[in-house]
Amino acid sequence: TLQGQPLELDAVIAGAGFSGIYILHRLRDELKLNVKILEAGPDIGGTWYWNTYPGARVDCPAPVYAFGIEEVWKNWTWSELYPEQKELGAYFRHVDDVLSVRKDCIFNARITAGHFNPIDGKWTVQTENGITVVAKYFVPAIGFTAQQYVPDWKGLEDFQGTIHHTSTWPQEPVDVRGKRVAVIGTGSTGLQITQEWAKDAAETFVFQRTPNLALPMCQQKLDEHSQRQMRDETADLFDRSRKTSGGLPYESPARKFAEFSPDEIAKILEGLYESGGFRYWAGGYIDLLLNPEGNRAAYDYWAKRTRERIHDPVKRDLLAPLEPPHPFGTKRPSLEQDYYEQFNKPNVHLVNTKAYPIVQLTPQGIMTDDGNIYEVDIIALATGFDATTGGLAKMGIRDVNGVELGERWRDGVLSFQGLMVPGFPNMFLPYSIHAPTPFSNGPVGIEFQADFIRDIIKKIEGEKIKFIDPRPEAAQAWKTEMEFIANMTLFPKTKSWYMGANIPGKKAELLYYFGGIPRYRERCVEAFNVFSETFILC
Ligand code: NA7
Repeated sequence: TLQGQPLELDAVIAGAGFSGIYILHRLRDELKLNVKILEAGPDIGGTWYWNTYPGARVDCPAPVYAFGIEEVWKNWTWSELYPEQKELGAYFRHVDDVLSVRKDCIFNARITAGHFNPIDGKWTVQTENGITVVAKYFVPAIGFTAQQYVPDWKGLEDFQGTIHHTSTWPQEPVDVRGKRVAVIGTGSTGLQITQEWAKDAAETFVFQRTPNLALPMCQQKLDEHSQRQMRDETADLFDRSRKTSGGLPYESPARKFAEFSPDEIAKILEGLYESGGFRYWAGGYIDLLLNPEGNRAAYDYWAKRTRERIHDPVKRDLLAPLEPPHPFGTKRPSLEQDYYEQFNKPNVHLVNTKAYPIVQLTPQGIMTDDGNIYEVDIIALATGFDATTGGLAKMGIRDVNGVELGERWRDGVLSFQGLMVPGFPNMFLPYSIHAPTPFSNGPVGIEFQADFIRDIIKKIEGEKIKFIDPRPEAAQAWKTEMEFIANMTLFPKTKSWYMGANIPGKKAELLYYFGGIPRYRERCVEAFNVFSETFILC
């Protein structure tokens, strides 16, 4: 059995989502290494396996929210421009048919310990259920949603109805017809659930602390004709996406806000808003996320359009206030279909938890600071994630001196270009901290990282290097560069999970790279070209 002798491999990957599968493919099929994925869940799909909450769908468009590998996309058709979670499940089954993923996955294997031995240059990784793997390379590919966040409200255990965090939603549907339901949180997840539940439940209570500056999705059902057209354009769409900052096939703006007249700005904003998706966030001018005035113009136009859709003046001021709650786009906007219209129904209520925070749960419902108790039957905790670092800190990964990764990062995250951490040799982190993901279309962002990791490993193998460890100076330089870029933007002004600022007690700091995919790629190539200046080689 797997619980007996340690399993000896070339590389061990944690997680069978997009990034784990990409890396498996690159290392196993291209470098011919002996590789396995340890997956905590019972199937592939990563975040798309776990997030089965009602209304879950992707908000990056088909066909580029997918593997850019031709053998995979050439025989796959999407039914909608923004597919739902179930369709992504079917897609992962297709990926398995083409790339044979499952045969190299060990499921229900949650990693609880990992350490590197510099003597033999190998990682030993252990799982909760007693599996031990020894491998030269270790690739925690766990994404940013591996650790859910639930506020420590009193009474959570006492609530007598049904309550689930959205990322551990039961696989079978929860029927809300005739029920009173509550959605806590209005990020992408809370918004998607609200859009579904408000159509079926008897009463819906949405607990909002910060409004989501949500953009129209402009969802499209794809008929045979548009599917054929999409397939013909797929190679080109991927190509274009790889060249943009956010990994989406939208034209990058070339001019600044100040170079346009107010009339031109109004036209640009209208055009982007009407065409839907993240085009509005990608911006009609290059300095949307840099220039407060240009940002405010985008906010005001968004607020005007959104306010027109909400009848009740109190709800209108809460959902789309005249004064921006934060600079537009510095928290991740979501894509909505008819979110705002739900609030025009008399049985859909908005609870302002900025004014009256939730203080506790009671057996019957949710109590806010003004003493109100909202009695409900079902609660969705759409309160988000201890993004990226929270999941990594839970894996028991230790550096060469035995210090845990979470401990090492307690006073600040340090990494070499978001891919390696000094003191953790031969450990690679795709789709992790300090990289353009998740502030970009994930699969496109990961593809390049997977290629880069493959190239590094190919070099290590080719030159018979035992292990590499990024130089602390290289990591420090990356931090300085990341901060320099972020400080030109409006992002640091907003408390968001991008800034590690959504979890009480977590160190607020820049967690991701805002320089975009093309610049990130260039920096990786440059670092590779001066390999021994970047890494300590053993
Ligand atoms: P998010 O975007 O982190 O949203 C979490 C929401 O929960 C957000 O509205 C929070 O309000 C709210 N929240 C968190 N704690 C509380 C407390 N204590 N009281 C009231 N409200 C609270 O998570 P999602 O799951 O929606 O999305 C995560 C990403 O996954 C998403 O961006 C996609 O990329 C996929 P706040 O804004 O902090 O005031």
